[in-house]
Amino acid sequence: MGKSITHKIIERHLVSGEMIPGREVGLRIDQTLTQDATGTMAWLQFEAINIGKVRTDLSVSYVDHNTLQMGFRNPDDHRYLRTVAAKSGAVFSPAGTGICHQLHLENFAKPGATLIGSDSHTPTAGGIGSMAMGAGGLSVALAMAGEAYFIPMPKVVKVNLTGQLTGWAQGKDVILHLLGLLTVKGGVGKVFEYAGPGVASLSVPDRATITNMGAELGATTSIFPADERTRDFLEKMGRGQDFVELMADDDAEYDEVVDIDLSTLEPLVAQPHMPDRVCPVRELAGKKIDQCAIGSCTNSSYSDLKNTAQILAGKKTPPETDLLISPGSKQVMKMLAREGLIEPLLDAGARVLECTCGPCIGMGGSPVSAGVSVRTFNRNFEGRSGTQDGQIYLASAQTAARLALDGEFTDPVTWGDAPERIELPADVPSIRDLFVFPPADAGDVAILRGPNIVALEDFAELPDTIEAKVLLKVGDNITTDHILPAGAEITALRSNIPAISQYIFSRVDKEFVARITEAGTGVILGGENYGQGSSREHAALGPRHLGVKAVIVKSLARIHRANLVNFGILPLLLVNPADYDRLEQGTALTIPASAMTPGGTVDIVADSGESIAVTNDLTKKELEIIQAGGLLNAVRKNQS
Ligand code: MIC
Ligand code: SF4
Repeated sequence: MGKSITHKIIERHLVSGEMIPGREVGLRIDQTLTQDATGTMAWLQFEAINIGKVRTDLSVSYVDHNTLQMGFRNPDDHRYLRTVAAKSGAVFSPAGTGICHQLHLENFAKPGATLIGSDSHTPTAGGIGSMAMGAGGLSVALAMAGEAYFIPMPKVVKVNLTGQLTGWAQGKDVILHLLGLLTVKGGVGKVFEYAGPGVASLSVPDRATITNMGAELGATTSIFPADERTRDFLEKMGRGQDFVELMADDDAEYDEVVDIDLSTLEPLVAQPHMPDRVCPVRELAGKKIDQCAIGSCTNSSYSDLKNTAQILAGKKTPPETDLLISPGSKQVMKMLAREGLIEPLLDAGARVLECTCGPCIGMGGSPVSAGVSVRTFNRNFEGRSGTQDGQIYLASAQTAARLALDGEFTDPVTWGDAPERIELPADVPSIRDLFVFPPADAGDVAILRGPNIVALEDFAELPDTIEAKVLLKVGDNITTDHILPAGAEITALRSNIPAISQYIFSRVDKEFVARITEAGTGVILGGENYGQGSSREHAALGPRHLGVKAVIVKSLARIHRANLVNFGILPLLLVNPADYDRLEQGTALTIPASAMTPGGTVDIVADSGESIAVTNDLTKKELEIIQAGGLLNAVRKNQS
């Protein structure tokens, strides 16, 4: 039987396990990426492993999330990342060069390579056929140390594309359509592999938008074939040598198939506060818009912004509608500047921001109170914009640019001719010199730290019996933004776990930190898809620092589950989801931790005397990691 692209890449990188869906496989990792918000922890962990130089083909440390430099913390982090990269043999991308995923796609990603990044949107590189996955910082640190990356073998979903996009429909509408169909938990444990005659009609930026936002499905990753369009993209980026053709076999086997006829798609939008609350733009006609923001790792490419400039040219946004534009990289910015495409943006009233994540992670650009903001980003979780009651809608760059002119949602039938589909110019300007490549001899390099960079904490082993109260009960689809909010103030503390822990669940329940600090230990009760969204391991490290010993949930998101294991928190699954209603905040529990076996069931006993059955989907190794108090302890134990 023929093989999918996913199977081909996994097979070539398999170091342990069997390729049976659900079973653990260990993969050799060719490339890694880190970014500043998760990177300081990842690099501190890499230092703690103490192996000197990175053992991957390529590791890149990007600075793109927090570049505000309000006070010493943030620039100190950047300096630490620059010096630790030089010392360890990694490439460094300075603040303002661009957003990690856009830069990695343009400059480093390779078809057929494995890539893990300490950021959930690492699958962007799947747009050119990399097997690219988001991971916790510690998993990335271990991959940099040459260790395998372990995942449950995913199911492979063939997304069979036919037809081609017409009118104003874009790559963004393909993934919004899929999100509407499958929901934010529809992709857990799966790889979405794009195939069919429609693939050839999609540009690389469209493909990268689609694989980027596959993260919102909860997918392990998403991947496109590497075909003639990929070759053209890489050649224009001056990287023709990195191209290898990568196709599924004609008779490839898949676990599931989803069909999408591209020609039926129309401009879509995800409504507040979940990326799967999708409807056609036309259904919202008449709703006033306070802000549009174009950018983020999802839609900040040259083609997105050239279209934006074309749509805005000679027109002006109304004074009530703020328009923010953040290009994905300096390469994009240079191409726009060269073609005279910055001027139409400025003249239309747009504010052109630095090439960073910016408003996507609440680094400025928050909307007005209860403001409607149409963003080309990938997440519209409540409060993420920095305005707690902000109403965030997600759409393509072309849709957002058009709506910015109207100042309200309008029906696309009134929009006139759709913008052309953009190809890259033949002579794309390089920005390669802006990256800092590591010196051959790093002997003299000193790693510079600031006072905000707090050393890693040692965690104790898991006790045999956990006696703790449920200190917080939350519902379904709790995101890591709920657990640890983003934004300028809190993100500046990413290198300081004791300080950042004070913000755990702060936007959900202001008393949580005080409650657990007083109790010393506790358990969180959650619903379905707990921990969806970002890869930030601080959403596990912070709770662990505060004393959370276990989370009891109906189901878990992939990366957060791995982060819980990495930091020694027990992820327990309710055998009977209805038992969720029998547990309340304040219920005292006795959890027989030492009686747990991989996949086994144990009874936890509540103070009322009732028992509640919980299970787990942990492997033997994962259980041992948790019992050791986390992965670093387990690695050290094995080394000694
Ligand atoms: C996000 O989009 O939520 C982030 C910020 O990029 C995170 C990483 C982080 O929290 O630093 C992600 O997606 O993993
Ligand atoms: Fe940055 Fe937003 Fe992309 Fe996360 S989703 S990497 S914050 S641009």
